[in-house]
Amino acid sequence: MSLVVFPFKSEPAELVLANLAMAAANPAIDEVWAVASEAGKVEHEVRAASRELSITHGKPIEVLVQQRIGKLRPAKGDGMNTALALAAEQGRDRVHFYDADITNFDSSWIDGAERAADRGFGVVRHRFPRASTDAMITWMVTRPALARLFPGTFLPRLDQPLGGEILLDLRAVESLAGSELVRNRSDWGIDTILTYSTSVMGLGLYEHHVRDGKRHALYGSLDELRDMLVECLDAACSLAGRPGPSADAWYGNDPPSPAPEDLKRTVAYDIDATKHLLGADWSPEETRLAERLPGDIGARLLESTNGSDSSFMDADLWYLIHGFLIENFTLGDPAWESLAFRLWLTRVLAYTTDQASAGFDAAMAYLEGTISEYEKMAGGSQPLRAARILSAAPASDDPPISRPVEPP
Ligand SMILES: Nc1nc2c(ncn2[C@@H]2O[C@H](COP(=O)(O)OP(=O)(O)O)[C@@H](O)[C@H]2O)c(=O)[nH]1
Ligand SMILES: [Mg+2]
Repeated sequence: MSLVVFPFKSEPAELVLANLAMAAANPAIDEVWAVASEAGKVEHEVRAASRELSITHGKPIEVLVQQRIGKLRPAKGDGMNTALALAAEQGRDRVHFYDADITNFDSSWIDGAERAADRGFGVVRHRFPRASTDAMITWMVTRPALARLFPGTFLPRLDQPLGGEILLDLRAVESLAGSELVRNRSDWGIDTILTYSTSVMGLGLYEHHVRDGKRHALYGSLDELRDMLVECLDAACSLAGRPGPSADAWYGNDPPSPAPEDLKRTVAYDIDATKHLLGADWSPEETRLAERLPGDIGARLLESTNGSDSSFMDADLWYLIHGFLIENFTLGDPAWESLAFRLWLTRVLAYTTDQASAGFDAAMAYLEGTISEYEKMAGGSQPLRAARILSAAPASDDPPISRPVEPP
């Protein structure tokens, strides 16, 4: 039997409760936890209403407040690690994590992950279509880092390495709960670290596709993503030099499906408000750092104050800059954080203006193309010895899979 965990912070209590109820209603689930960032009003409301839900569904629904576990900013990582530690202690067979702000969560998420776990995969990741201007940290920071650091493995091919929707079996839970790398990562870097750590466990990893996409809170100006950007970048930097999954690691995925039409039209952030961010003042320390950037990029950045001239930051130049960041970025240093944020904004605006405007399908093909290119540049484009497993086939009749899986 399985446990479902929702970390939550500032979502409306009704949304968290609706998701708890959806999870509790699933026959595969025997317990549900919500892990609050802190005690307070929302936590209190969720706790009060969860008692009734628990009675309705005849299953325990627990509301926990996250513990201080890690070494970095206390945030989502502490929430997930709180649940991982307790789940390991209790020997939970399978643990699902879902973001609490999903507005279209339904039983197909849980069922899809359970099916893959029934077939022997120790780790299941959900993936889903996203707006072409969403996932800008994934596309510009995390996937390029995985391509650069682990070319030729399945890591760069993962659609959503920052996704918070995963299933872990007991072996994975125990291994993560015992990992210093994971426990220390208390901030937004947790998703990167979980993705990496689960990829090298040798337990098999499957990507389950959610056709309808994930509907959740989107953004105003990209300033809202500043902490997430610098923390995800730092987490990516921390993977340099570590061993990747083996070339014949057991990996499978559902084929992608066409994105829903409304998602193709969604603009995930406020472009005009974001352009203004490039006008932020430069400190003398940041100016000095910018002078270390390759070529004349520092000078161009200093001139670029309104986002209208960001096109110079194309995919090739970004590979260079991204490498510079992976080698040198220093979390907690205001000058580095400001410079990394400015560089990323410039890249995101360049892509938004020059590619995203060409329509969803072209934009997504372009983004995928950049990752393949980066992987090639890093020197590892050999085909994966992994199968494309069509889980569209009736799940209960799926044959057992022996490993390693040969390409079809
Ligand atoms: N327990 C806990 N949950 C958090 C914290 N920060 C974010 N979350 C949850 O993590 C999930 C993902 O956060 P969200 O802001 O939606 O990130 P995004 O989808 O990547 O933009 C949501 O369910 C948040 O409530 C935190 O400090 N503690
Ligand atoms: Mg969200």
